[in-house]
Amino acid sequence: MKAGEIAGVQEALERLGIAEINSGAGWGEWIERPRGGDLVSINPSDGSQIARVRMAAAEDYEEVVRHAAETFPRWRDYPAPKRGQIVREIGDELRRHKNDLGMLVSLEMGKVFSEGLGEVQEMIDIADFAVGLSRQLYGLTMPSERPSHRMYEQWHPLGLVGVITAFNFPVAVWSWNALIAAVCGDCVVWKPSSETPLVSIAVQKICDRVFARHGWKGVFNLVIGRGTDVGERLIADRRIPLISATGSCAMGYRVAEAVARRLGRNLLELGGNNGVIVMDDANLDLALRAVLFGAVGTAGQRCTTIRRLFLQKGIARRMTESLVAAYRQIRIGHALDPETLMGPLVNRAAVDEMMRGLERIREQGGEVLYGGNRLDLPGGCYVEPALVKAHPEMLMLREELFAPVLYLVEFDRLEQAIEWHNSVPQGLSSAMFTTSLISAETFLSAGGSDCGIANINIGTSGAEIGGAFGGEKETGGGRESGSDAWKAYMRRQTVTINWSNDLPLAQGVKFEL
Ligand code: UN1
Repeated sequence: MKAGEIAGVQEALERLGIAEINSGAGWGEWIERPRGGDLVSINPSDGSQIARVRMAAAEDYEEVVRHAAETFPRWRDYPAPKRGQIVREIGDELRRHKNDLGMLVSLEMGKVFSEGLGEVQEMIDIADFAVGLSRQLYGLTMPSERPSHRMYEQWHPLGLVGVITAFNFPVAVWSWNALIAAVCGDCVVWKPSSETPLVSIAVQKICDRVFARHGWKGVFNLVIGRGTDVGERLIADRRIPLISATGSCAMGYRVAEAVARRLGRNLLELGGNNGVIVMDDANLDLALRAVLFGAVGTAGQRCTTIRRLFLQKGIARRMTESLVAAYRQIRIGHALDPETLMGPLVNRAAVDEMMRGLERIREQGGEVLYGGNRLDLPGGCYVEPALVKAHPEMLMLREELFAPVLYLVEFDRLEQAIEWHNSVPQGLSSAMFTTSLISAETFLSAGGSDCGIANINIGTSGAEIGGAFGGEKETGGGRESGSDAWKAYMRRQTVTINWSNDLPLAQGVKFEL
C-alpha cells in the first residue's frame, strides 16, 4: 500500500503543502534547490515512499544561519508579550492542523495515530504555556547591603538556539524548545532527524505563515541535512550560544564536547533506562495498565519508555503472568489502522539492533518469556514486543536498547530495589507502584530515585508539559518544557544601581586617597 492510498493521506499531505519534492532549508523563504542531495521519507508501516526532500549542504546552512543572525536583534527588541501573541497564533494553527500533523507523525515514524495526535497536543499545550510565560519572564530583586543602592536581576534573550531533534518525538520536542525560545526573544535553527523530514517541513510552513502575517521571517529556521554537512557545523558554530539536543548518549557526548570546546552552552536530553518498582502492596491492575503503555507505547521508542521492571517477590509471579497474557493481546500493525496498539519500529536498522540486543541478552543469561521475534509484514519494520526475565547483574540492564524489550527483575526488600534501580548510567524517569506512604516517600527522598522524574502510581512516560523535563547522569542534565526551564534560553544579568552621591564599597572595603 502506498502512502497516498491510505484514506485521506494524500489530501492531508496536500493541505500541509508537502506532497511532492520539498526543500529542506528555509528561514521563512525556502532555498529552491539546496545542494545536500536527496532524502526519501519512508513510511515504516509499509516501506512505501511518502515524499522527497532536498537536503541542505554547507553553503545552504550558511545562508539559513545568516538570515537567523540578521533577524535576532530585531526579534530581541520586539516586546515579549507581542512575541507571545505570535506564538498564540501558532498554537491556533496547530489546533487547526492537529489531525493532518498527527497523521503525518504516524506515517513518518510509525507511532499509532492516537499517539501522533498526542504529540501535536503536546505542541499546542506548550504554545499555551509559552503565551502565558511571555508576560512572566520574571527576575528577582534583592536587598543591597549598601544604602541607597538597588539590586535586581533581569533576563535578556540569548541569541540563536540550535535545536537537534530525534525521530521519536519529531515535532513535540522541537516545540518545547522553539516556542519557549521564541517568547524569550531567541531565533531558532532546527536540525530534525533524517527519519522525519516531512513533518518538520510541514511545521515550519505552518509557522512561516503565522510569522509572515506579522511581517517576520528568520525567527524559526530549518536545515535538514547530514550530520557531516549540517550537524557538525551547527554544534561548532560560535554564532549559536546554545545547542539543545535530543538523542542517544553517544550523540550527546559528541555534542557536549564540540560545544564545550567553544564554551557554549548545551541542553542535553539523552538516553533513558527507566525503571519501575512494583511493591507487594501495589494496586496491580493500575500497575499492569501503566507498564503496558510505558513499555509498549511508541513501540518502546520513547526516551521515557519503561525498560526495567522490579517486582517484589509476593506479586512477581502474578504480575509476570498478567504481563505475558496482556502482551499476547497486543495488536501489531500499520500505525494508522485504528485497531493497532503497537506500530512498526522506525526502520529496519532498528529491528536489526533489537535482534542483536536480544542475542546478547540470551548470552548473558536473560530468559525471553514472551515475544522478541521479527514479524514478516510489509516494510520489514515489525517486531513482537519482548518480556525478559533478567538477573540484576546482567550487563544489558545498563544499556538503553531502543526497542520494546522489558526486563523483569525480582527483589525482596525496597532498599535492594532502589539500589538496583539506581545502578545504571542513565537517570531520566522512574516510578513506583505502592499504596504505602512509607515506601512512596522513601522512593522520593534524596536517597531514593536518582532520576530527573519520579512518579508514584503512574508510569515513567507520558509526562505533562507543565513540569521541567529531563534527567541526570548520562541523560545529560538538561531541563526543557515547563516550570522555569525557560531560563536556559536567556542570559541573566545582575544589576546594581547606586542612587546616592556616595560610593560605599561592598564588604566594607575602604579604598580612598
Ligand atoms: C522523548 O521520548 O524524547 O514524557 C520525549 C513523555 C513525552 C515526551 C517524551 N511527553 O513520554
